[in-house]
This record gives sequence, structure tokens and C-alpha cells, in this order.
Amino acid sequence: MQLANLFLLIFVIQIYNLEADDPEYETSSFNRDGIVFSVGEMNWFAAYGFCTQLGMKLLTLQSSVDNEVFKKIAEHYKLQEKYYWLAANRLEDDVTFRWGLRGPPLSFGNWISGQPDNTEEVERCVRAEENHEWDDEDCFTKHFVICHY
Ligand SMILES: [Ca+2]
Repeated sequence: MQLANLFLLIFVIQIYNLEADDPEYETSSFNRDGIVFSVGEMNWFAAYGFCTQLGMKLLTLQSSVDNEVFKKIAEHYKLQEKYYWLAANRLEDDVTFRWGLRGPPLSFGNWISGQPDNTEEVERCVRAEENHEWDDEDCFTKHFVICHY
């Protein structure tokens, strides 16, 4: 493991532990059809750790087909009114959006018109909003979490 990877991992674990010690932190979840949904909202780092700890992936939509599957899941479970974290982020080099940490660059995008806009230059993570479209967002904002295999 490269040193930079190790530091990134330690950073994520630290953030996750910070959240886990917070009595306000909601770790409850429910499992349907092999997909785990968080009951509460958490920041991107906690969301990433939450799914990794389950041996799963934070919501990753690598193609328009994946996106269509997610739309059906969202409609089936009536998730439309909530915001969900995607695994997509540009934490590595502040430029290229990737899936997860050190993952592949995005080869597909479902951005809201005008996004990503990196408002106040703090938007390094990506969430799915209404209509399942994407917006870059501050990683410390709290949103709901979907984990899958
Ligand atoms: Ca944005």
C-alpha cells in the first residue's frame, strides 16, 4: 500500500470513528433485496465507512443501465424525496471524479444541468437528488446512504 493510500485510509477511518462516537449518529439500517438503506443521514466519509464495514459499496452507478436500475429501486422504495450519497468524489486530486477511494474515473454522468459547479470550492462529493440527478456537494453534509454489492 502506498503511503498516500495509507494516509487517506487513516483519514477516512478517523472521520468514521468521530461520527461513530457521536450519540446523534444513526447507524441503524434496513436490508431489502440485498440492498442496505441507512435510517439516518451521515456525511460522505461516514457513509463510505458504513458500506465498507458491511462489505458493500456506497451507491455506485457506472452506466446508464445502473442508473435505470437505481431509478426503479428509488421508485419502488419511494426514495424520491430524499438525497443519497453516491460513491463518486474527487478527493484524490480535486479534479477528476472517481468511484470510491482510488477507484476508476466516472465514465457516465447524470448531472443536474449546471452541475458540478463546486460552489465555494468545497464540493468534492456527489449526491443524487430528485429525479435521481447528481450534484457535487460538500462531503461533510449529511445525506442518506444506500449500500449494495
Ligand atoms: Ca454543486
